[in-house]
Amino acid sequence: MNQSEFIWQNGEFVAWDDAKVHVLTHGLHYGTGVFEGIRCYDTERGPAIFRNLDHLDRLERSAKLYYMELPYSAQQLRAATHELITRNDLRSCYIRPIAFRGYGQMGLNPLDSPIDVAIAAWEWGAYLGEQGKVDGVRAKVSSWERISPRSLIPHAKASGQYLNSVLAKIESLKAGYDEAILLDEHGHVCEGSGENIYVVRDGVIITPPQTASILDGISRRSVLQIARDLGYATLERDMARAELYSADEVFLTGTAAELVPVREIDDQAIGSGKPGEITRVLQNAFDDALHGRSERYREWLDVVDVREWASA
Ligand code: PPE
Repeated sequence: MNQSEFIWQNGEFVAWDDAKVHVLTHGLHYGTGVFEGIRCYDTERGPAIFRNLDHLDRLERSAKLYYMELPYSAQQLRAATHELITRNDLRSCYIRPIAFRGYGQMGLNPLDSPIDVAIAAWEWGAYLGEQGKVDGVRAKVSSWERISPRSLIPHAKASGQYLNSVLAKIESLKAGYDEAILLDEHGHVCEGSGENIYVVRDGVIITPPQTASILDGISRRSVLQIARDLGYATLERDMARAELYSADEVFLTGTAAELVPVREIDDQAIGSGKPGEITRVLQNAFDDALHGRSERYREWLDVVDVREWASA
């Protein structure tokens, strides 16, 4: 990976190689951590973090769901991130804040373990490949069911929960696909291993609702708003597996992936087998919003004042 100079760890800036944890860290053994994935873009106004406070708000909510009280406020984490980007001299990067139960006690009761917080930022290219963004990716419906709200908390972005995504991802890669699509126990479509999913049919954009076992994606909220602003009909409702194969278009969204067309699922071509027209329009509009080229969505950008932090 593209290393940067510093990582922020528990209130201090440490050299990348010095950001370490003990092997008996609670979160390492039991997955007791929550995290975020955020992107910063090189815009005309400087490095700008996309919906930073919305991500930090989700981090706090994920923490609460696992009985963790973060020792830093969203504003403190925001300031730390701005300073980190400045110190690392980054223009566009991926940002990974993580809060986890640290070293102290072993055993399943985490309540006496400290809560460690770190933020890393580094340059990270196209998650599903540059070609994937252009030509679309090939996906496989996973044999692994998406985690159920009866066992875990699909709405939390918690470390341990990602074992589910990891199994699905490995299965899809070993079978020669780029990405996995997970269904729930009723066979309803949930999401990709790290992205929300949408089908387009007869001009309507359909995506599973927030009550499905999905992460409440921030890219999802943004793309749905952009779609409505552009005058498209959107529908949030349960989705049957068959709707994937008979869709005119399918695409995925996520912070790391951004907006990626899906051109084939389980060896069935989607539409013409090429990225669809509505997918293209939304991909371009979302890209404009991310990169600060869109006046309308300016308020989504948290611009890093490099001069302010350089003098801090
Ligand atoms: N579902 C899942 C399971 C998920 O992990 C993500 C983000 C999304 C949906 C989309 O959410 P949002 O980024 O808020 O639009 N996945 C993150 C982790 C990727 C990783 O490999 O790590 C991300 O995109 O940053």
